Amino acid sequence: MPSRTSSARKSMTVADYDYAVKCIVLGDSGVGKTSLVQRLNDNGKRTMKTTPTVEGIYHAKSLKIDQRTIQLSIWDTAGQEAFRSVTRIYYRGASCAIIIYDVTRRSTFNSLQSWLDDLKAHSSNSKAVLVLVANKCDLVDERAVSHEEGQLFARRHQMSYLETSAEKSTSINSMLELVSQEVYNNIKIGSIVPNPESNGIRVGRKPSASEQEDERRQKSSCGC
Ligand SMILES: Nc1nc2c(ncn2[C@@H]2O[C@H](COP(=O)(O)OP(=O)(O)OP(=O)(O)O)[C@@H](O)[C@H]2O)c(=O)[nH]1
Ligand SMILES: [Mg+2]
Repeated sequence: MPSRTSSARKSMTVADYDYAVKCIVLGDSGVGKTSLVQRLNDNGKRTMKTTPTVEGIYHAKSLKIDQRTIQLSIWDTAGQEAFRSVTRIYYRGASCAIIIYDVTRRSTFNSLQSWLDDLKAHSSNSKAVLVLVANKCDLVDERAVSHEEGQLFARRHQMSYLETSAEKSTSINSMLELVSQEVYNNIKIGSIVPNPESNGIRVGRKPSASEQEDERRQKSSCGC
């Protein structure tokens, strides 16, 4: 059975969020998926202690984007090849995927294409927002993959790119702000229509008349 963190146990009522969004965290074993996700709730205070993940671990995080509350359901998955079939279970209905590599291990960068291929083959959402995260950027002297290489890969695959360090708690909130903002932008311009079954996005609170008018104006101004 998947595990849930204590922050996720608090039940949310319909009025608590505008959009609930499912986000999965992927990448080879040891790149720092669990360490990054754990940092979301400890504000960098705890010493990092992880063991290899064997099943999806659920974390909840709520963010304000353009006055809307985005409730992220974040699934930290297992990177080990032996658990790949378990990891694939979490692809279903994912609105966004954060794909992580370790800047000190080129093999984890070389695996990125296979993570993208796997996601494409097994996800139900062809419009999932993709973010590439280069982790362990604190290990400057051990760096094996340059910033430019990471950015180039991201650009080629229409992904946003971000460098993080779970060790130093660098850019962890930015990572979530980035995915939430991108998902919300897509909803706003109408390129994604929330549907929990296919794209993992659930509408909570109904937008007020003035908010609906705002969205309508934004859609018509971008010509979507
Ligand atoms: N220096 C440094 N070490 C890190 C960082 N992130 C994670 N680590 C270390 O990398 C090791 C693996 O981290 P995990 O978070 O367990 O990796 P994972 O991607 O969840 O691995 P699986 O669960 O097996 O898929 C641990 O020893 C972490 O302490 C980082 O940003 N900097
Ligand atoms: Mg893990």
